[in-house]
Amino acid sequence: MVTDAAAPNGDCVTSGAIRAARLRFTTAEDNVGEGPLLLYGRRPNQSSTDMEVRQAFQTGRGGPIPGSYDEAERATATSMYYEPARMHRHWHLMGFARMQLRTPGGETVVADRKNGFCLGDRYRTADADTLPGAVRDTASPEGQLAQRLEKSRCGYRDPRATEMFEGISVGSGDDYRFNVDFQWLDLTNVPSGTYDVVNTVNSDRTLVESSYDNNSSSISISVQWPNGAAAPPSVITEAPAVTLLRSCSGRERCTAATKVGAGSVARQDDRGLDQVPDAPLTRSAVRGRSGPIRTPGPATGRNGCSSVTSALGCCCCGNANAP
Ligand SMILES: [Ca+2]
Ligand SMILES: [Zn+2]
Repeated sequence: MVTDAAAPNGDCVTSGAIRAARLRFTTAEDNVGEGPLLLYGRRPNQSSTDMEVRQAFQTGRGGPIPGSYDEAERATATSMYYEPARMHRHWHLMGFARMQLRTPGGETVVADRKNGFCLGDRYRTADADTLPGAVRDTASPEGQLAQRLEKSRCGYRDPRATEMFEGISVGSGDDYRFNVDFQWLDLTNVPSGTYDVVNTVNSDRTLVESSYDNNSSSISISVQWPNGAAAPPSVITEAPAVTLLRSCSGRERCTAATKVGAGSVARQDDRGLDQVPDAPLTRSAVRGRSGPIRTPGPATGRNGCSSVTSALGCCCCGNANAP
């Protein structure tokens, strides 16, 4: 719960003038495609705030990879901008992933605030060894790129940059922990009930991929306001109880036909990710096209600001450093 409903992050409070209750959770995106996801940004000069973005493609495994905006093949509808907020101070790619709270029928109840991303190779995916396109040779073009993407901080403290690159290698993923700015959905006006939390990557398909069938993952949760209330109170004094019912990697719908009682909380690792897909991921075999990304899951209900699953404690989001 926070006292400033507009704050991108906001200190968690349990008393005082509470203005909003937020569900915080970790999300992640993996590249399980045929080639690296690689995006170059450029602006004509420092007086333009936004960079235009092109997508670059590797020509076959081990083949050359475009090294600049000029060499990148394809214009996109997205952009990059410099985010000066203290927890960022780097260049953000806009609209890469979206988070929504939906009814079991698929109707969106709450959408996230429009948000930006600093993509990079932040971890190796659990199934990297089984991916044909995963980086294995550090001397290869994709191996060289991976070394840059591991270190990339998206132009940290470089608001004057006129060129930028972001991306994710095959077999790597990029995650956003629950304590990052805007990494929440607002529950303030959400009635008690069962909902899906859905994380979708590349929802407008502005990036070319080999498969668009694996771009959403979801969890099913129950939201219950105190004292069995069906609706949120006009003045919030206590967070709703949020219980994780089910985790559905690679799927857009999750709410189970059979409800699970409170307390049946799925096991979660520290990052809150469900890394093992429940269903096989569909991948096309388009060689030489960058194919990336799936969402391995909005993480399981790990949160800071709503009082959630008993296993996780409540109201502890703090202001840890964020990517
Ligand atoms: Ca995909
Ligand atoms: Zn950032």
